[in-house]
Amino acid sequence: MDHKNQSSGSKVDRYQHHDYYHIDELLNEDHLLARDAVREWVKSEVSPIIEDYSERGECPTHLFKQLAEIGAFGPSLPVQYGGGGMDEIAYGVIMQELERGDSGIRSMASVQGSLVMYPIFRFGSEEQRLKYLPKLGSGEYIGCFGLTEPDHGSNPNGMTTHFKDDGDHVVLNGSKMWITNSPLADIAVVWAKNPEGKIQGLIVEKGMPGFSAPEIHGKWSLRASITGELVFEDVRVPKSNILPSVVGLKGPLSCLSKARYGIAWGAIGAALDCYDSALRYSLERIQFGKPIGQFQLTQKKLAEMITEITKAQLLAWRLGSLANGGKATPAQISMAKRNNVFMALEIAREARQIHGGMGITNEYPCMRHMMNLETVLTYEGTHDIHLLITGMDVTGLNAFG
Ligand code: TGC
Ligand code: FAD
Repeated sequence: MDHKNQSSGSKVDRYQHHDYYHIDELLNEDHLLARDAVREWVKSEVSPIIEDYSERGECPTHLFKQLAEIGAFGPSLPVQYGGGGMDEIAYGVIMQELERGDSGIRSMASVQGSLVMYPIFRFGSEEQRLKYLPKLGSGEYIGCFGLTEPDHGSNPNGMTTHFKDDGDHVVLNGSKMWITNSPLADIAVVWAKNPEGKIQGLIVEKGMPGFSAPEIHGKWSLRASITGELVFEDVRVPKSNILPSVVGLKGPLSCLSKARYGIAWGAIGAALDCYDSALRYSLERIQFGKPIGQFQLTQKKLAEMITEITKAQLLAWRLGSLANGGKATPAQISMAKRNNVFMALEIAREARQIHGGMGITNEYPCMRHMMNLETVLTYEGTHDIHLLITGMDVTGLNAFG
C-alpha cells in the first residue's frame, strides 16, 4: 500500500458514522442536529490541524470563539446565562463529537462549560452570573477551574490554599497545579479554605496583583490543550467575587459530576475514531495476499471494539436519560466515566496494533488518542478513585478515610 497516497496527507477526515445498535433511534431531532453540526465542524476545523498542533504542543486558541459559536460551552445551561438551553443528552453527544476530534478540544469545552460557567450559574449571585456568564458563553472570556494542588490531587479536601478576611476583600494565598487553560484564562474559579477551614469558591481575575498562571511544559498527553499552575501571593479578591451559595467540598464535586458526565460521552468519540480508522485500514492493508481484516485475529479485535463501544453508548444514553430526569447519582456518573474512558484507551491500543508500524505515526489518530486518554483516565478523578466510589456506593463502606 502507498501510505503517502492513502494517508490523510492534507488531513482529510474520512470518518464514517458507526451505530451498531441503532442508538440514533433513541435520540431526538435536536440531539441529531447538534451532533451532526458539531461533527461537520470537527471535520472542517479540527481534523485538518489537530495532528500538527498536537505535535507542536500548541493549543489552537482560535477555536475558542468557534466552540462558542457551535454551542459547545454549557449546552445544557439556560440560554439567558450564556448556555445552549438543551438537555443532558444533547450535551453528551456534543462532547462525544468534540472528543472524536481530540480530547484536548473536548477539554476546552468541558472546562469552560461545566467547570467555570456551571459553578457561577449554580452557586453564583445574580450579579456574578450577569457579569461573567454571557462573556464566557460567547468565548470572549476564557475560564479555568482550580481545585488540584501540588500535594492534594485525589484528596482535594486536604487543600492548603486559603484566604483571610480583609474588610471588603479577602487575601488569597496558595497554589493550584495541572489547571487546564490557566495560562490563557481571563478568570479562574478557585476553591480555597475560608478562615474557618471550610472550602469556598472565588472568582479570581487575570491581572489581580499577586496572581500568576505559569504554563506546565513537557506533557506527552493532551498536547493540544494548554495546562498550567495558579499561584496566589497575597491576592486581594473582592468579597463580591466569592460564590455565595455553597460551602464545602460538595461545591467543586458537583461541578466535577457535570464534567465527568460529559467525559463519559466524550470518550466514546475517541474510541469511535480509533475504531473507524482501524476498520478502514484493515480493509485496505494487504498482507499474505489478503486484507488484514480477513484474518480472524483482526476480526476479533474489531468485533470486541464495536461490542465495547456499543455497551458504552448504551451506558451513556441511559445515564443521560437519568440526568434529564435529575436522577443521575454521582456514583452512577463515576461508573460511566471510569468504564468508558478505560474502554476508549483499550480500543486506542488495539486500533494502534491493527495499523502496525503506521499506527505510531501522525498519519493516523490512534496514538494521539491513546496518549490523550492517559490524561482522561487520570483527571476528573482517577480510574481507581472512581472504582472506590462505586465500591463505597455498593458496600456503604468508605475506603478513603
Ligand atoms: P466526601 O465526604 O465523600 O464528600 C464531601 C461532600 O461532597 C458530596 N459529594 C458530591 N457532590 C456532588 N457530586 C459528587 N461527585 C460528589 N461526591 C461527593 C458529598 O455528599 C459530601 O456532601 P456533604 O453535604 O455531606 O458535605 O468527600 P471526601 O473528602 O471523602 O472525597 C471523596 C472523593 C475521594 C470521592 C473525592 O475527593 C474525589 O472525587 N476525588 C477526586 C478528585 C478529582 O476528581 N479531582 C478533579 C480535579 S478537576 C479536573 O481534573 C479537571 S480536568 C478538566 C479538563 O481538562 O477536562
Ligand atoms: P494522586 O492523587 O497523587 O494519585 C496518584 C495515584 O495514587 C493514582 O493512581 C491514584 O489513583 C492513586 N491513589 C490516590 N489515592 C488513592 C486511594 N485512596 N486509594 C487507591 N489509590 C489511590 N485539576 C484541576 O483542578 N483543574 C483542571 O483543570 C485540571 N486539569 C488537568 C489537566 C491535565 C492534563 C492533568 C494531567 C490533570 C488535570 N487536573 C486538573 C488534575 C487532575 O484532576 C489530577 O491529576 C487527578 O485528580 C489526580 O491527582 P494527582 O495527579 O495529584 O494524583
